[in-house]
Amino acid sequence: QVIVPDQLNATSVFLDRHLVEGRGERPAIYYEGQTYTYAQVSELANRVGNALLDLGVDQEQRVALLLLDSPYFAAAFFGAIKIGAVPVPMNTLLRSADYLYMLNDSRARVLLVHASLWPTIQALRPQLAFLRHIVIVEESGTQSALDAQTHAFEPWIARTSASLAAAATSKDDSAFWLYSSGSTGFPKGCVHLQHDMLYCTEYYARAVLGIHEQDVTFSAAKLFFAYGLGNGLYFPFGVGGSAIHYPGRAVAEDMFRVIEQYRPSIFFGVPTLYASMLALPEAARRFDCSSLRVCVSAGEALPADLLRRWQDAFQVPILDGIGSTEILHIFISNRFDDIRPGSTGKLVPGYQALLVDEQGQSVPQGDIGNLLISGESIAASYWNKHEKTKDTINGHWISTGDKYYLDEEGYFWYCGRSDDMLKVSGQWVSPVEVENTLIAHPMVLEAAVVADLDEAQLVKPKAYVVLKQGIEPSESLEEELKEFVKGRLAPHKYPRYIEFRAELPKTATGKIQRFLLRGTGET
Ligand code: 3SK
Repeated sequence: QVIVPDQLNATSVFLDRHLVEGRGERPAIYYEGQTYTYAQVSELANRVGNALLDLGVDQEQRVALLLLDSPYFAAAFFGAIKIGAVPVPMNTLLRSADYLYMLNDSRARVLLVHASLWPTIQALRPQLAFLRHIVIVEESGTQSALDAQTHAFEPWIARTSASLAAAATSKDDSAFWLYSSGSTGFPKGCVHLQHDMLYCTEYYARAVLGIHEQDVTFSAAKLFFAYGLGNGLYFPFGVGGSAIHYPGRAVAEDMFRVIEQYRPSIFFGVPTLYASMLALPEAARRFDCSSLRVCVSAGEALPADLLRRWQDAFQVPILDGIGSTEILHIFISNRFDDIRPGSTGKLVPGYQALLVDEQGQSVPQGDIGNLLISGESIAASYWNKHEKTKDTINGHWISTGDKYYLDEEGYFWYCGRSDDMLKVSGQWVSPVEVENTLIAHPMVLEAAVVADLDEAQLVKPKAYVVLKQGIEPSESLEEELKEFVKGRLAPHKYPRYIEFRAELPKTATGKIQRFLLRGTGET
């Protein structure tokens, strides 16, 4: 039973509490060879909160974050929440059109952006209707403000006080948003409340992972993802543990290097990453993973064979689970003493599940149904998307968009998506977005994108392409189209396979029938 007081500011619970309870000198974050204590992160968060107040940020106003994993992210996130403002972490791997949309949709007043991403934002600036101030975060900390609305992080916080009283927010106030991708149209801002992180910490991190003060977490998934935010920030902070923040890309060899350097006890990855780590020659002999007590996988279903090979190689269990941005973290999971390879496991305590047919009626046990979940960490709504909210959240229940069946022993087995969305390397890919990009190529007439499986049985986008009249398919054109998409969309979205077709299957009304092109059973 999680007891949540009516008046609640999440920063008090996840950060400031540790100072009050004598853990101020405990390591909170390991970053680039340095250790940041809870007292240091708390002071940094206070300074950010005060600096935001100085810029005129009010309670409930959004503060967008386009930051790499670092203590700066932690301080900006908790500093904004502490003053009752609403941080909106954004994916650092997106393209400028996505930022334009999210910054205008959220009406963020202030953006904290890492220096490496500043040029992308600078080019958009005339189109950002609501943004008043930009703070550029650069570690060297030497630059000065560019103009009255563009600040450099170090001088911006240097002027401010290191102490700050938390705003008197209620448990049901907005705390932060996370953008979730959709099968069509634009991403949706999931409005998460002050109490949501508390529930995920208690339900999943404490009850399933048994996380404790001595744990050191390392998340390959970045903090701007719902998965990474729990793994690398509020789970360890929820118990006074430590997190490793790694600002670079999640590349197999680097993951091992970080594990050897900082010796985490819990590693969070996605199946594609586990496959590429295992594929390194003699990985188990070359890399020391003996600090790990458990690994976690989410983002897409973990193939049974991959799980077995990892456990054989490293003698550490992987707990596979499923979460969502809307529900904030994992709600079905395997357990230490109860791993069923290939299955997502059993319900996390605190959540309820229903499997229903298209009419919303419960399906008989063993039949495939649409998965509905209820639990206290579900987002309050999608910002500014009333119809979409009503389509997705019905009273206590949220429709996850996933198809599952439940076996007689209570294990959930993933059967694919209810819509055409694909999950690639733990991230959503909208087939429509990739198709629209392909169609923008001068030689492409039509395209359909579906899930295919690679040699490790992991989902990758495959495009069926119809070329314009007179254009001949060729291997070089195939490569050109892949590069064309790579140059325009986030890296995980480009089609790894392309097949040229004379025509695409369509309904009488001309809609592409993607399900006829899927060879894999996914999506
Ligand atoms: O993708 C997932 O499975 C996931 C897991 C935890 C938290 C959030 C998400 C989206």
